[in-house]
Amino acid sequence: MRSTTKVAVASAAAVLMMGTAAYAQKTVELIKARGELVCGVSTGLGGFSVPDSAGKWTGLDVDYCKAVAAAILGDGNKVKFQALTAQQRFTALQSGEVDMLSRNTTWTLTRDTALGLNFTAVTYYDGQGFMVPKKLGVKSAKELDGATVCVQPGTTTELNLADYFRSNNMKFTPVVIENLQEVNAAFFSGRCDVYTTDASGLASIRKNDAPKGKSDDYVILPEIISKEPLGPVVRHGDDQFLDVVKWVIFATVEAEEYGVTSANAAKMATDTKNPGIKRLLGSTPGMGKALGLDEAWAMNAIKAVGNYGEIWERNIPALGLPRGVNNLWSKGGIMYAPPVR
Ligand SMILES: N[C@@H](CCC(=O)N[C@@H](CS)C(=O)NCC(=O)O)C(=O)O
Repeated sequence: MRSTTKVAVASAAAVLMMGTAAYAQKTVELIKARGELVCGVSTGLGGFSVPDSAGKWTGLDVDYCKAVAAAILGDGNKVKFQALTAQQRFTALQSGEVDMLSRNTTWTLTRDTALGLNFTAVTYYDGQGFMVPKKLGVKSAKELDGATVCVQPGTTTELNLADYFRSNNMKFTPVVIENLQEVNAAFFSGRCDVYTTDASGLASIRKNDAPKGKSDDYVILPEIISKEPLGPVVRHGDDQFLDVVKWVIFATVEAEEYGVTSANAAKMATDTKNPGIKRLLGSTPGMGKALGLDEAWAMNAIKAVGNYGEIWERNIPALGLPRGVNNLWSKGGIMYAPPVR
């Protein structure tokens, strides 16, 4: 009798603990109750996430925050953007300060496991590069022995930099600065010979942050020294929210494959005979229910920000970057969404 009671008490406690954990991890419910998504973005990287003078954020990473808000709340404007340095971003997500990160963050094994986080899907396949002042006459990264290199801490950039120089038997002096404006200022004032980060970041910083009219004084070297698959991140322990963010990303890619755009989505939903498009847009119900969302989840996301190609065109070509591997798999790239069914 006694031991039965003990077992009963123990299992009640276990249920209670599980209940608490489950409650604490219901991010979708939390976002609905709050009426907005809190999205962690970078402090200001043109093309990815940057605020204008009125505090309005734009960029590819910003668009994925909006898409998730639209899928959950029916309104892509219901987002609070939280600017985070590379160093701050994982703690902010782990502690619940933000619901998700959409912040040029590279998917790696340790981040996806030991940090207690889950990567969702890749929104931009990138790689690390080097930028130097043209006047140095450097043509290849292999000529950088002895260089002073500007880099931000808490990044894969810092680690790859050390690997690359070591494996090429070269020496370097790192200038490690957390604040983006400060590291940019250090590089453009000549405190470092080299700036290293994701190639997309280099293109953005060269275009948007070089002293006025001086972008052409800087060159990006041809070597890409790493793989940097960038995409949104959520916390471990909430499968539904992981699924939601992941499938919102896939929905934008699938929409591009089908030619569904922000402009034609509503009309497509009623006019199309394509069963895949009907499932995606909710005119055949089921996908929304499976995610625990309204059947208009993908429709709302696409209406808010468009398909992947539209998101790309709005944000990236201005940086002078080609679509490259980020093209659809059917057009020579590696952007591929599993089927929405
Ligand atoms: N993808 C790399 C680098 C990400 C990163 O934070 N890059 C810097 C340099 S482009 C950045 O975005 N800084 C923006 C900021 O600090 O707000 C990573 O995940 O570690």
